[in-house]
Parts: sequence; structure tokens; C-alpha cells
Amino acid sequence: MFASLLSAALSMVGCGKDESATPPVTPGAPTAPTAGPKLSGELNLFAWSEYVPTSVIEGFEQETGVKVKYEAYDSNEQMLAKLEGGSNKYDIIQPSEYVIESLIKRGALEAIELDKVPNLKNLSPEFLKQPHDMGLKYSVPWMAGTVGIVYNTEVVKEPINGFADVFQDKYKGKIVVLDDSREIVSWAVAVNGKQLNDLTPETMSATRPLLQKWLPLVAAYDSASPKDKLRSGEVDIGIVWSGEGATLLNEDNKKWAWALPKEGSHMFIDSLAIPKNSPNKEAALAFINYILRPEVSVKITEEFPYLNPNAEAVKMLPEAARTNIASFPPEAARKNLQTFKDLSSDLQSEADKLVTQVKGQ
Ligand code: N2P
Repeated sequence: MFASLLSAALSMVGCGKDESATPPVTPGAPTAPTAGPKLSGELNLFAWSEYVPTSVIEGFEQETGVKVKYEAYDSNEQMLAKLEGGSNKYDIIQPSEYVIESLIKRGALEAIELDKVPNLKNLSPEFLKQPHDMGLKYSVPWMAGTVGIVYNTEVVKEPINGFADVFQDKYKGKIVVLDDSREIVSWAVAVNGKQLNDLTPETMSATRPLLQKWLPLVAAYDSASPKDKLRSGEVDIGIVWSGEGATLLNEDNKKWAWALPKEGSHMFIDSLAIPKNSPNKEAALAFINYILRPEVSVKITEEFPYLNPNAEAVKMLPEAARTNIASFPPEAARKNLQTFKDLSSDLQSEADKLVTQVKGQ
């Protein structure tokens, strides 16, 4: 049963092989409302901050009568801690690829009923076959993005091309970075010439001297909205999520420059998933299908300019948005990007401990 649903869904997204079964989506044309049981009640959405436009939530509420409660988090680890608190109250979470991988292994996610998400056909084929959830059995991509460097060219006169260029004594007190141990340790591992995913007790502990040099230079750790401290001039350089950099570039692409670190950096794929025992699974599936409508998805990227995996939505974006290099990395820059692999909880704790210790020194 599941296999046939999956193959039906994959043929729907399979580049128009079966045109009779898949009428092409006309950009801008409204997609028919979700068929299925009448919805009501609520939907508990636990998602990253600065990622879900109010207009999208309100549009879904108006159409379905479902009341959406949006609780926000700023890191995967924060989300996991609450999820594992065991209250079973969330209907949708929005983990990154390596966390999806781990939640699948632990049997913590409901399978996505693909026949209830026909708008999956709008996703770009690249996002249907990612190794953390091949064939989208448990998750549906929301946005992808990268971790990169944004800097104020009015103050920083030398080009910055990598992590090692950021952490120089002359920029002490002028740097904001993501408040994320896994990210920070991966950057140092990459500067030490290893792969971003090569996190072992040895490679991590070898980063200690580098972190001891780097972290005292940092003025602020901020995963929620580091663009604010850059905009206000409190800092001049940020290692941030790409949507944060893209927002600044959209405001002034002469003042702000964007670089993907030459040592390599993370390309994340944040996806919607339904935790096991979600109280409102039908509403969750309807929400997932709703946000996959091109005209809804385009609103997400307009407000939060990340790499939109919805090919039909991307076609609707204005030229300036599609050519923002922070949102959509040019092909040549993509060779240095890697998704993260699941890290055992012991290694994650080790990364946390290392960063916390060095911050405290
Ligand atoms: C949006 C956060 C981007 C998520 N504020 C990074 N995985």
C-alpha cells in the first residue's frame, strides 16, 4: 500500500513523465484546496524563528478553520530537548537534515501519507532524493540554505573568503556568529583541513587551540537574527544563515558582501515532519500540502530569502530575488557545500562541552 503511494507520488514529481496524471502547475494559478476530511481544531507548529510568515499562517487558518499555534526555536538541539520532554504536543517540527536522519532512526516520526500531499509535485527533483530521507518518507523540505559570511564592505576593506579570514585579531569585537556548537566546531575542523562531517573525539579536540584563538574575538552569538547587530553597526562581520545575509544584500548590495567559506560549509535542508503521536495529524498534512502551493511558498521566500526547494515557486520570484547569491548559491560555489550527517548524542555533547568551555575561558 505504502509502496504504491510512494511510487505514485514519485511519478507525480518525476519530471513530467506521466503528463496525464500530472497537470503542469501554472505559476500564479491557485492550487485547489486540499481534499479530505473537514478540518478544525488546532495545529501546533514548532519551527525555527524568522522562518514562517504570519501571512502564511493566517492564510491557512482562514481557509481551514484550524488555529495555528507557532512556537519558535533557534537551534535543532533546543527543539529536540523540548520534543524529548515528552509532552507529545507538537504536530509539526522543522528539523535540519541531520536531525531528520536521527529522528527517523529512532522511529520518532510519522510516515508522510503521500496521497495527502499532492503538491509535492512542485518540489525540484534535487530535493526528492536527499540521503537523509530518500523519497521523502518522513519529511518534506521547507527551505534549504547555507552558512556563509556577510560583511560590511564600508568598514572591512580586505576581501573575506573563509573562516580563517574572519577570525583575525583586527576584527576583535566586530564579529557575530551563530550560537551553534555543531556549526562552530565544524568550521574549525574544516580550517584544520578535514571534512565538515569528520567529527570524532580526535578531530574535535584538535580544534581547541583554534577555538581558543577565535572565540575571544566574537562579540555576539546569535542564531535568531544576527542581521540586526550587523545593520546597527554593532558588528561588521557575521557567520550566519544565508537568509540573514540575503536580507542584508536585498537592502543594499553595495554595502554588504557575501562569501561562502572556501574551507567548506554547511548546506542545510530544513524540512517539515510530523512527530509520532501528533494530536492533529490531518491538519499537519494539510498544512504541509498548503505550504507547497507555489503562491504560498513564494511568500515564504519573499519574507525569508532562503534557497527555496519549490521549483514552481522559484519561477514566480522576481529576477532580483532569484539572482541574490546568498539565497541561491551559484553552481560553481556549491562544490564546497555539504549537508551534515547525524552525530551521536555523545559527540554532540562533546562539541557542546568544547565550545562552552572555550567560551568560558
Ligand atoms: C531561520 C533559521 C534558519 C535555519 N531563522 C537554519 N537551519
